[in-house]
Amino acid sequence: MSFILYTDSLFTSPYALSAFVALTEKGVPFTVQTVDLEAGHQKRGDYAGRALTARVPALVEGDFVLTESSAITEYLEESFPAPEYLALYPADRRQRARARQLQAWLRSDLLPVRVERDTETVFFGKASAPLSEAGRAAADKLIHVADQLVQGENLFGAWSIADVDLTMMLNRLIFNGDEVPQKLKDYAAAQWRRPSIQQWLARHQPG
Ligand SMILES: N[C@@H](CCC(=O)N[C@@H](CS)C(=O)NCC(=O)O)C(=O)O
Repeated sequence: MSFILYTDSLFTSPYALSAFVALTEKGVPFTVQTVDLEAGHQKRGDYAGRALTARVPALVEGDFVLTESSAITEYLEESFPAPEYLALYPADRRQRARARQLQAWLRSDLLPVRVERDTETVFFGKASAPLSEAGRAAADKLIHVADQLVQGENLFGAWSIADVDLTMMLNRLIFNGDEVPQKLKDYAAAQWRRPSIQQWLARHQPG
């Protein structure tokens, strides 16, 4: 069955990015439909009536509708398991737990970075003011965690969806010229070149 992925119409949602990359990496057929968040269309009955949280992303498979990006990526991983399909999560149980730990943390902490470095600054180069004290403290916390985790090309040996989520968060700082160690800049730049991410970025091109 073909999937529908609902994303924001500007393609700036880091959570929709994660779900988009997961579907793309699994190589399963899907179409994208957009929701105009600025116009509040996520709250309209036709969307909110089906998508539990009235947020993007939402994955639709027939009459099954799922929101929350990490629930979506885990659902796809179970539905299309390795080795037939590319793994989104590490094979090792503890590494897999660590990948989920990172996903949960990136979605629940670092609010000042998410607010002061919103993803429009990453995707559209929107100008931003210097980080506040709270913003800098959150950035330092992110860098401290990332510095411990990044030891090579990927976080957990092979590529995983956690690499996408961490890269997105690091790029909030890097694309804004905030201070980030070169090791993390190199890691994020290499991750950003991944074809599935490039396919998402291509959605920003007119035509
Ligand atoms: N924890 C959710 C966050 C989803 C989320 O915050 N989506 C934003 C776009 S980035 C949204 O739909 N905002 C519109 C709203 O909340 O009304 C996930 O991981 O999917």
